[in-house]
Amino acid sequence: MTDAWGPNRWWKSAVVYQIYPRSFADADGDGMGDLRGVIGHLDHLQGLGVDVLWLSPVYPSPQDDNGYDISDYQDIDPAFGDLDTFDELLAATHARGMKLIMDLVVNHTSDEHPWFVESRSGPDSPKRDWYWWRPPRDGMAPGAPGAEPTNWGSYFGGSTWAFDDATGEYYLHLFSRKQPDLNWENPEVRQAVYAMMRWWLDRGVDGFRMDVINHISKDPALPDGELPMGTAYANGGAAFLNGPRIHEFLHEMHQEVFAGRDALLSVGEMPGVTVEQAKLYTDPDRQEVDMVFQFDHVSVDRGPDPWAVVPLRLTLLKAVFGRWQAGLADVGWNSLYWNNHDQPRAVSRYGDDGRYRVASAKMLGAVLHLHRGTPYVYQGEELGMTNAPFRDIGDFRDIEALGQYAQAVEKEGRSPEDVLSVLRARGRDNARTPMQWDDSAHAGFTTGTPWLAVNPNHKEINAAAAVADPDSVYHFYRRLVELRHTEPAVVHGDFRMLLPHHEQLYAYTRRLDDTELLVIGNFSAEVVRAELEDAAAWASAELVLTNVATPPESLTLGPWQVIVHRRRLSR
Ligand code: TEU
Repeated sequence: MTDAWGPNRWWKSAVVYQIYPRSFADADGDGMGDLRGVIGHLDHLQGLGVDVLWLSPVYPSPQDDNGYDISDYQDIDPAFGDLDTFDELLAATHARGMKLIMDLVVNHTSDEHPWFVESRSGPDSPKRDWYWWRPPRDGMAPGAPGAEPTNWGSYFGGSTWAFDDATGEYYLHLFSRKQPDLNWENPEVRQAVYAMMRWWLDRGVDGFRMDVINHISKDPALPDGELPMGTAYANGGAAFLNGPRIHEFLHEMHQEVFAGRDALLSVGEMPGVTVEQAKLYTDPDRQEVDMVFQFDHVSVDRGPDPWAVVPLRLTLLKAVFGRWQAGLADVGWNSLYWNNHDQPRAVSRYGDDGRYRVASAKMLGAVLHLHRGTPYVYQGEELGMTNAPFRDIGDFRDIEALGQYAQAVEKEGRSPEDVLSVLRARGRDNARTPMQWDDSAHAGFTTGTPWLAVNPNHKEINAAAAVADPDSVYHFYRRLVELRHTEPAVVHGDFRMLLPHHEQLYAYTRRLDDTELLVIGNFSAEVVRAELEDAAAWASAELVLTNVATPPESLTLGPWQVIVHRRRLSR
């Protein structure tokens, strides 16, 4: 996996596959996925050709946020297995020529982590300062309504502050109250985290995906945020998104953990990162992280009102991608993804999960993967898995859905039906229904009762059927992965957006030396002709990939069709 840019840039030609272990495969029949289940399905991943597996958290956890609340960083939750099983998985992954990266969740711990238990024990605890403890707002009684130290709202609904009766102080939690934020200002915290990271690398893991890593540096003044009308809490982001010492912390982490080790990968998950900041985070000379994982392209269907579904405007989506491609053209690197465990299923969101499910899933895959950046496939995406048919709030399990519903309906007086319609379209549980392996009961995910209901469409949409069908989404993704491995223009080519004002077609070229690729995806069910300047030359170029049985007629695209052409240019 070495390329012309040196062994430490191997991840530019790699494809990452994300496993959400809880929903991947259950080997012991308790209804929740586990490491033994992952080991049992490595052939599926190797068959797809992916290079890196990213494992969502498998550490001991009270599972308040499905493992993103960690109570011990150096062990495996018994529900998932143990360290021996982990070592077996790591060895089996390496034996198949793939790498494995861990999820690193160090903006916060669980409130059941011994560090926090100690910190909470009293104001004189040696670990008191490892978290953000603050007295009530000036002149207000501890615990009184509105006495929280700032007016910030948590990502999961409610205040970011939890009141601790025993000491009369509050602790900060940007996510759930069971996820207290670590205080990175304290050098002991940082050293403890670095030591833990080295321990995993010494064990043989190949790097980390770093959860909300651009949230770790907070402005210690903790200023109030602006409070929009009609909302119960303010967005405090100005004080903790890409905060004052973030670059210092990430560079220090690089020096303490990654320096001198080869062929690793560090991915910074960074909600609220801008292109300019991303360039700083991923400039190799600055030694911070290898690539960012940003959110602009999955925010285009969100408006100022969080409880309204905004239909996708393709021109906006293209403008966002175009900005990122141009901004990181010379320096820096981005992740490319439609799906993860926090996003609804792309084929339901940006494609057509009914009549054109297969075509639109393939089109979305091709349009995404052939950009500059490292593509991510989220479990089930390679099968064209869809959103789930959730009906009422009782069908949801996600702490975010439940918390936001409670705040919107009970505190802000929103109509339950409005809130539910957004959760059905956008809720994170859409991505978390069990992986659909076959058409048997519970899709072959478990022999027990799954922790979240399997999508009834598993009779038709499942891995066994997809692997057996050469025209499936799975085999199309396999070809996309192969194209990244074999065509240097996909990895290193210059990017040029075409037809930026077109509302149905997504078109661009990639050029490296004398090779040029043309990618056009039709984001509609209509037949659309691409009016390109050099149409005649392209019409006769080699057709590398398309998703319909009959090859297109000279740049005219059928419903949800995608075409990839390649030509050689004379210099
Ligand atoms: O998510 C970060 C994040 O920004 C989330 O708020 C996400 O964008 C949002 O939920 C989308 O609706 C990471 C993890 O990926 C997520 O699963 C965790 O819940 C969160 O951090 C806290 O660890």
